[in-house]
Amino acid sequence: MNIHELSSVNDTICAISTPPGRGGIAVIRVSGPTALTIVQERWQGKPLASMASHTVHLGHLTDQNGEVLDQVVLTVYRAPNSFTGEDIVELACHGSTWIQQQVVQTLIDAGCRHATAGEFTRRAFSNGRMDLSQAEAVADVIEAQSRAAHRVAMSQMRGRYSDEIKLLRDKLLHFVALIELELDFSEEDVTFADRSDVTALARDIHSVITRLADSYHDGNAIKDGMPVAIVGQTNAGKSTLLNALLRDNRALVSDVHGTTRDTIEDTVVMGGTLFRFIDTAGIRQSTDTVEQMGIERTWQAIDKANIVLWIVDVTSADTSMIHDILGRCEGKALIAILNKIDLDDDIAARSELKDLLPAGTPIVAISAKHDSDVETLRELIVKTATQPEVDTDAVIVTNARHYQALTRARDAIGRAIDGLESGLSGDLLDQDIRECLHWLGEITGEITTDAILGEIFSHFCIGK
Ligand SMILES: Nc1nc2c(ncn2[C@@H]2O[C@H](COP(=O)(O)OP(=O)(O)O)[C@@H](O)[C@H]2O)c(=O)[nH]1
Ligand SMILES: [Mg+2]
Repeated sequence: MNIHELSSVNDTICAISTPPGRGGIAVIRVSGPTALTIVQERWQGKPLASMASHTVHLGHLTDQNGEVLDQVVLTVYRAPNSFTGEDIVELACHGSTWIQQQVVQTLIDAGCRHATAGEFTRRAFSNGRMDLSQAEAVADVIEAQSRAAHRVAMSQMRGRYSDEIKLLRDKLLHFVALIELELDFSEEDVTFADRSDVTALARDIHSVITRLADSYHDGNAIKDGMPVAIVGQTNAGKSTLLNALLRDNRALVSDVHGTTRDTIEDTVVMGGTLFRFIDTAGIRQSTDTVEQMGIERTWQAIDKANIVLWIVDVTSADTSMIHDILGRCEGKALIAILNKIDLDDDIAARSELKDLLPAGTPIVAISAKHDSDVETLRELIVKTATQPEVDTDAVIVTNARHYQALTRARDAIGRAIDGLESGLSGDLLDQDIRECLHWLGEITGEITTDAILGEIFSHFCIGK
């Protein structure tokens, strides 16, 4: 059975909600109309039927044959005041993998179905406990790796973002009402909607949507890591530097020129900010088509990056590509790195570089291989990363799906504005506004399909 078919099913589900493996305790969650009666069948303790919502009880859980599996702490939440909006029983047991599996097994024997990925959250959405963007934020909160990512996800989960979208939808509905009223009376040639008022309203909506869509650039960096491209000639030590920054042997290092042909990337948190380092193919003239494709990706990596680390081998100090690189780096922070200073001193190369680079460009001398002064570089990267200060009220778009919906909503309202200015008829305006409403509704889930929901919730973990 797939999740689409489950949306209308109202059975009782269970799953382990704590991470897989052994732990001090584990939590097994049961949700659905028969949650209390099913657990009761395996419960030794105060009867569940007499328990008030939001209360905690100690007792024993048994298997099918009445043998005690574990002493557990049980929490009851009664519908509709629970995460899913249904009756929920949460069982905290000892975290041995065997006990966890046995508890799930005994619950399934007693009539539960094992939950699919994200099914608890999906039920919360279906039962109106949260809208779709809030449900998505639940996953983001779980995955947040930095303070900024956590704050943005938290604000979204608590509904700040939904409120903003709802406000926009209300304004648009007001707009539609005015236009449609006019259409109804079109025979009589009356205009209820003052065109200049309506245009001002449309412009206002357009600017809010644009602000939200534009915040995605920061939002993406916050959620997926601020992109930092490592570029330079082949053999300069880019892959070695990536490994040093990640403190991991992520990329293949070799003295054969052109070893890295594709971009390799990985994230690491430094100074509270999540960074995504992208190791690239070395830039050189090459006749090898695979290598050429890699080099093309290097340019794309630079385009996407907020920070570019340009790395030069101090022993060869080949700076022939610098003009191409500088041409691509406009609006980005550039840090020049002289690598392999264990082999040569950096004085001559440093002054040569200084003449080539825009004034004020930082130059750091390191040995990536021997991890010397990589820490200085780390500190410089953290300082360079001007992450916007995210407060808990910030509305920043971090989700690609929302970004896409917002750009479409923006195009639609943009067409409506053009139409207003060129005196387009009401019914055509109406179409554009309706389309804008549609895209905003997709964000909060007012308008959605099972396919969209299935796609979103399949990325959740089981038990959430
Ligand atoms: N002596 C020395 N060798 C290094 C240093 N960094 C990298 N190398 C060596 O330079 C060669 C090329 O390194 P690699 O990271 O694959 O360069 P890439 O082509 O820019 O990715 C390898 O043999 C590395 O061990 C360094 O700081 N000092
Ligand atoms: Mg490499």
